[in-house]
Amino acid sequence: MADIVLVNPRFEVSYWGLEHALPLLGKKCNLPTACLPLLAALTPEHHRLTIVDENVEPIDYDRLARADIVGLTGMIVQRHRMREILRELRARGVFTVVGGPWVSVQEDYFEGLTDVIFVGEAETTWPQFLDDWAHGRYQHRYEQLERTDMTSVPVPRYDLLKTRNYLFGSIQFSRGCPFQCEFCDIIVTFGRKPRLKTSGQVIAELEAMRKQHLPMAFIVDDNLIGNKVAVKPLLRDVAAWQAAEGYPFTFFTEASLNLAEDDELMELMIAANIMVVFIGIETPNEASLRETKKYQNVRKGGTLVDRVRKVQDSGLEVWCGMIVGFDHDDTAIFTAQHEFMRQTDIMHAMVGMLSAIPKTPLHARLKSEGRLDLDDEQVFGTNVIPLNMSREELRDGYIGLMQDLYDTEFYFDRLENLFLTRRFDPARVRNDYWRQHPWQKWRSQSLDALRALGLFLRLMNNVPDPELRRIYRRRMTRMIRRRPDPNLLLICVLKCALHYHHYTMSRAMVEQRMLVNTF
Ligand code: B12
Ligand code: SF4
Repeated sequence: MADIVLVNPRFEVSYWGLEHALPLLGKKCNLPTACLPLLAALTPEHHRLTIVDENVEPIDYDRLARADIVGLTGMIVQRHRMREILRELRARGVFTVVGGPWVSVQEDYFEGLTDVIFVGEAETTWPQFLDDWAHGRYQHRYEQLERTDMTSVPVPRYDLLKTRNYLFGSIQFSRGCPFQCEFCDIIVTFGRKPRLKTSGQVIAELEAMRKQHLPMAFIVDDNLIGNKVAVKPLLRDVAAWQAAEGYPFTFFTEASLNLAEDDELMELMIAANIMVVFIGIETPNEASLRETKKYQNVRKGGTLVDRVRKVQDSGLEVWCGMIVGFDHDDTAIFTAQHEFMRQTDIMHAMVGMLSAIPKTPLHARLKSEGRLDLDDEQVFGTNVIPLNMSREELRDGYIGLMQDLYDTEFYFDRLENLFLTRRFDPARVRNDYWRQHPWQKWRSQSLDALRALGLFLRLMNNVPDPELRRIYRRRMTRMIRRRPDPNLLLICVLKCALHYHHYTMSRAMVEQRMLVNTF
């Protein structure tokens, strides 16, 4: 029997981290990293397993020092913190292993600091390692030869998480994506053939997550619609389960823009109660889309703007990922990005500077062209040396764009265009359900109204800037007057909290000329 502790290191402040909004929402972290409860489920029962997420609780090094094995996960933005933790553990003589997205692409990064590394997926290598370890013959590097058969993945041990600290739960339906974007390491690590779980597995995971009282969940797939044909029956089954259970979950997910070409798929996503879809749009500059081989976004069946609006009109809110600094971008790109957000009314855009992740085709190309900054501390926020602008122009244009997108008036104008002018309806499926279940409707609406009120009071008590508070009140009043629906009111108050996060983050970037978590 081994005493095993799995650790998720602290994140720095980031767009996705929601650090400025979380205290308003009474939470400590956006969502639990999906790999740790999964690795726990893959661990034979005779071992003792503990999960420590530094984003919700401090690391107790004395406790870790007593463990037989400490496992660390982490992505690129956690790499410095991972090193600090590993140094601390090495000084105490702890046996450590490291896996996850960063070490999978930069295998030598923790050289001399850890005993074992895991490259890529670990559904077979993790149990194999535990067996090797028990027999005193473990290897220093494990890499799965075959990709994981997703139909054999067990239900994650959600019960080991301190779930009350998280805003969302995390659940995975599939892995892999069929596309070939030049900058993407997902397809390097997980492949281009999407692999899905069965409906039975997914529903068993939903049942398990429901016991942990997490009503909102992020479907953490690389691209939920990577295999459109295979995902449809799965969504149909999830939709049927949701309807039978009274819609216990609201989902957020990630998908590619070719979603807009499939009405049936959008309908099924809505029926499953997916409310938000994050789409990697990257850029309105078509030459840059071609450069980066993001052909699925290049004009077909309508412009980018038309396609985004089509997804929104179906009832799915679109959040997006955008990139500046492609070889075909010059300083005009910042205005073009602004204009794109205005035309689509997308409120939540995660903008980053093009970065080259090791093992990707982009990394190889830029290295051969001598355009990679190899320093681990990225003073310009990216390791890519741009072609058609200086590094300063890229950094300053990027910071300016962030500030611009989260300018209070521009942000709320997008909200009002979407919800008041275009009458965006995020609750179509529940409205249909409520017509047959009036008692549930009354209950849900009362709860939404109470939640909205509680959050509103927190905003008014905790946002220090009186001008910001005044704008929030004004915009909420307009919303109530024109669409007096408790669910929309709750969404509006949540949008204020999210605005507060993005606005605070972008202001900090401007003031300190500091780049938050792009590379
Ligand atoms: C869902 C997701 C998110 C979610 C949730 C993130 C979270 N906190 O968990 C959100 C949307 C919030 C997010 C945010 C970000 N993300 Co993200 N995200 C993903 C995505 C699509 C899926 C991750 C996931 O849950 N997978 C499911 C689990 C089960 O898979 P896994 O973690 O890989 O674990 C398996 C193996 O790696 C291994 N393993 C993992 N850890 C360990 C540890 C040990 C000890 C062992 C033995 C094995 C092992 O075993 C697991 C089972 O096979 C990945 C893409 C991908 N496929 O990796 C990107 C990805 C991880 N994200 C990435 C990035 C850059 C970010 C951001 C930094 C973006 C930004 N600039 O702000 C932010 C981080 C901010 C934050 N505070 O969270 C990059 C990381 C690049 C890298 N190679 O390090 C990825 C790879 C996508 C990409 N290329 O852009 N992300
Ligand atoms: S669509 Fe997304 S996941 Fe698929 S290859 Fe492109 S960036 Fe990667």
